[in-house]
Amino acid sequence: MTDIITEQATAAASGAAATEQFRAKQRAETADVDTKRVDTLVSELLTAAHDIIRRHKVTYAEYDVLKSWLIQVGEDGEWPLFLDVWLEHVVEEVASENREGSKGTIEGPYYISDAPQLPAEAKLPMRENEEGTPLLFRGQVTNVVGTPLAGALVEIWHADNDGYYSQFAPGLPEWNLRGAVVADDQGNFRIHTIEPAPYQIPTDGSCGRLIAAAGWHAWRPAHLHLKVSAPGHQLITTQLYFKGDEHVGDDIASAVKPELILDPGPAVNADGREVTYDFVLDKA
Ligand code: MBD
Ligand code: FE
Repeated sequence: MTDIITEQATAAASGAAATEQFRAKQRAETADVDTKRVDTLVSELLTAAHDIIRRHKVTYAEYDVLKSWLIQVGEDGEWPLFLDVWLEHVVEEVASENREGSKGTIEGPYYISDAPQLPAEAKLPMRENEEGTPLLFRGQVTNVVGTPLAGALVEIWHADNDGYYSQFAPGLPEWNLRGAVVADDQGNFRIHTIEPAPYQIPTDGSCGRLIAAAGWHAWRPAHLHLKVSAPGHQLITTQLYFKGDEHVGDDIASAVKPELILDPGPAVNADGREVTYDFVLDKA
């Protein structure tokens, strides 16, 4: 992992790390997509593109810009970023259509499995003087009828106060602000961390070039990423946001849902803020 991280937080370095991380996952190899399905999906995608070209009379100059941009996306390793920012939210919407429990949202490109396991009350791995407002994030994991799920696993990862993720930007300890918290016998957890900063997707690569060319902005609201799981239950991949964040209404990745916005209050007997959020898991 570390060998591909260069000195600077560049689009190409985080793109390469995200590509390597994706390749290491099982999910990429498991889909069994038959010929008929590939035919249908790819044909319809191409037909939609043909219609756009005709409707807008796309020129050869524009076609060449597209070709050079697509080549750059590959060279930058930004396919994971591009797909997770602009397509994943609809895949997640379809995947969670019939779920009763807590809302999920997109995973994004920066999850790493097998983070250090931590007890039900734990401080996430962080630097000695980690910048940012201290945050106590606590809650309970239950099933859909409210029965506590003892020993549920709450995996959490988030950016630091500068908007950087460990293992995708240089100079951060390997597991900074990442952990796998094991809930207690009542499904409760108490995670001590810091509030992440709003996150700007890399602006110096192909995705940044697209954003600038289209006159968009590159921001995601500050967010905590989570995967919550328990034996016999469906894993939830989600994110939680913060009320008042100027980007909750215009996330570049379209991944905010009203149920996912936290409103922390002042911490009791401690610095910073605290908030309670409970997770409800569907049966597998
Ligand atoms: C992120 O941190 C993120 O969560 C998504 C979805 C895309 C890019 C960076
Ligand atoms: Fe993120």
